[in-house]
Amino acid sequence: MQSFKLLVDQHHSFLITTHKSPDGDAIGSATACYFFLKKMGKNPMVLLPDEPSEGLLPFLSGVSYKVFENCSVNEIQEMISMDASIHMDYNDPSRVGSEMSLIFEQLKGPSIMIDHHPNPSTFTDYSISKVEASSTAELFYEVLERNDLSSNVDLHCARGIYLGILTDTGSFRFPSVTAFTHHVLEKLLQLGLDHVEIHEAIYDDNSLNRLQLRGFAIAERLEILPDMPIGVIALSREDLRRFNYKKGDTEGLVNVILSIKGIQIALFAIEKEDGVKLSFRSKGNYFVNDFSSRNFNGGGHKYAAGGESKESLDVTISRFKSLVNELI
Ligand SMILES: [Mn+2]
Repeated sequence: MQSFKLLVDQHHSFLITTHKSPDGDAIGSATACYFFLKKMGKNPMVLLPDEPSEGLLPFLSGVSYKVFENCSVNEIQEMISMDASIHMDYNDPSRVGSEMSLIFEQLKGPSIMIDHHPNPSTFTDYSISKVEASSTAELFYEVLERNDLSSNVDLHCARGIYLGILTDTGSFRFPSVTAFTHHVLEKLLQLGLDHVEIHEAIYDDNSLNRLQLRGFAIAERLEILPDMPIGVIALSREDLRRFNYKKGDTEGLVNVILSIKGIQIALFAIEKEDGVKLSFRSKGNYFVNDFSSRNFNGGGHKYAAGGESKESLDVTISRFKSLVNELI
């Protein structure tokens, strides 16, 4: 934890990165770190592998950030030349995509990872890894507090931390939530944080198309496997076109499956141009990360993991069904 303070004390310009398809914790922890460094009089810059979903854009307001996909060679050169770099909410360079992962061979200054995913690989000079942390945002606050730096958390920084905790804990309900999680929330609210505004921005942000796509997914595409605590939603590209799909429209749908009484394992599958993207969720004694890494080139947490398949949607779902005995 002390390595973070040393890094901050000894350097001025900082590159902050997070993972591909950034979620609330990725954006939350990266922006919290950005505003913290600003408050310290430093010169930070956030680099995202790809565009975040529209719903997360308000949280990037006031943040100096670039999207790797849209960067020129010069811009990338400038960023890898910054004094030091901080890599948040991911545990392996592959999580930023193969092209952006090349920056790790070229970074000029020392690097640090701050993350809560299991089995981190060694790709930075320093790592702060805590699998029990509910979110990277919560872990970031712990790092600040343990280094006596939490007085530099202003309202902008607090907003990022709250966003990360909120979205990675399913609104403070997952088993990962601890007394410390609520301690952090207490500190953020004491600063005068408008938490209602954040909940509304995240949860009351539906477009008609999105809501109808979700209704369709539940009514027409949800399948409960016979005599098993398993539910699956699979959406084809045709389904997505019909509802004018935009990135983020299906976020959280996998948790809707898990909300069905008796369902303990949920799979959400979505057909993309380059293959099928999978989201697994589970409860109780069912764990999805190893299953996904063995069979679907994925990984993540015990109860929440991602995966992918280069096969068609139908073949992917059939293969999943043929493998479910491994899960139960
Ligand atoms: Mn996270």
